Amino acid sequence: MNKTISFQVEGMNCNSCVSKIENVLSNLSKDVSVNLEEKKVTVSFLSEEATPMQLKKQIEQIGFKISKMTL
Ligand code: 9UX
Repeated sequence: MNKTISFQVEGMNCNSCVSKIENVLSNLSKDVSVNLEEKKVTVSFLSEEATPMQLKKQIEQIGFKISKMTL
């Protein structure tokens, strides 16, 4: 089943940040879109392949803080 989640990512301030985040999430999803202005990362994923917690952890593990998560 396909699901979509959005994260509000504090500290995502430049295109290099965006690349790092896209890179770690690419292991769990083929469909990641980032709005740098809004500091918002939206991920579509298969529930068979990833969980919201796994996605959140990937972003946190490279040093970003998530202030909001919207299923
Ligand atoms: Mo940009 Mo991000 O100078 O961790 S790399 S703010």
